[in-house]
Amino acid sequence: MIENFDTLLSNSKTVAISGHIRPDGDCVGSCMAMYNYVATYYPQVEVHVYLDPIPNIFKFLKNTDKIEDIHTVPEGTVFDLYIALDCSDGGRLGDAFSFFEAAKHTCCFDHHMTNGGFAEYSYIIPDDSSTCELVYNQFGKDKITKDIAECLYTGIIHDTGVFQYSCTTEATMDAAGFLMSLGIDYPKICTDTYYAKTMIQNRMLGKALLNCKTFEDGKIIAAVITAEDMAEYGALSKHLEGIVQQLRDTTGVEVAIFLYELDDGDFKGSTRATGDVDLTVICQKYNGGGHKKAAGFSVSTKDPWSIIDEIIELVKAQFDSLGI
Ligand SMILES: [Mn+2]
Repeated sequence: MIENFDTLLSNSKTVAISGHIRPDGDCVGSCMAMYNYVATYYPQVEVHVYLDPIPNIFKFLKNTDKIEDIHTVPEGTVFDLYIALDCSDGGRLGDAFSFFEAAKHTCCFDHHMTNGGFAEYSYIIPDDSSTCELVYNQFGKDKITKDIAECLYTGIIHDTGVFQYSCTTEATMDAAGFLMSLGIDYPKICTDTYYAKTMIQNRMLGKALLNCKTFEDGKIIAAVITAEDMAEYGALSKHLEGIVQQLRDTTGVEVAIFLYELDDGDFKGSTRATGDVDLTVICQKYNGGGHKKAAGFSVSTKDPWSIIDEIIELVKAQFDSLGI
């Protein structure tokens, strides 16, 4: 916890809140939970939340209509307190970083292993499921309203894949259980923000699954979506989210590889592993990165399947050394 957090808030006239660029569920959830907390318990404070445009699925959260664009802040503005959420470093704040740096006091709540502590006061627990779980612990049960609970629950389910990832702990479930007890519509939050897919997303998923190929007795699976495929259905890159996970979830798969074409003819690659294959090593060969079981890269090529062939060779080498 940040012990003096409530003192910092009560001593501030102006408070700004931001999360990382291209906000996801945990980012939006933690920022809006923080905004609603400050607005509820510190009504004398002028509080602002600055985020990139958020996905429509999160707009039911209370006060998301108050989200402002950081570019509307006059240059030279100095906030009394700037709170960064779900950001592993200052760069992840995007254009908000200069205002963060200029603020009189700064706080950071985060759960990324790589966070080196760029704020004056930090609450960083890399083992926590989500920033929302950290914020839950910071606020304490007594201060969590139903509106705040909706924000925190949304963030927790998004960063845990609805409690399926290994980051989910007994403490995560206890927190989620308490949030449920406040009367939030948790089935609707899970369905509408996590499981629901648009028709375009479903068609692109169908296309990828129909055209995928398997290698090494089904241990490797790969699919490609071209710009032409996307144009056929009016799809954008955001409609392709989740495809690589669906490939990975195929029975018997150790490694899933998914490539899709960007507007400029380059390809974006995503990889997922179910076992011990280390994908960071593989994606680094294409100047990419990420986590051991989830990594990505961008590559310029006319022949995406030749890139997949190269990756398959790298995966096979790891299979050999791992005895897979
Ligand atoms: Mn997060």
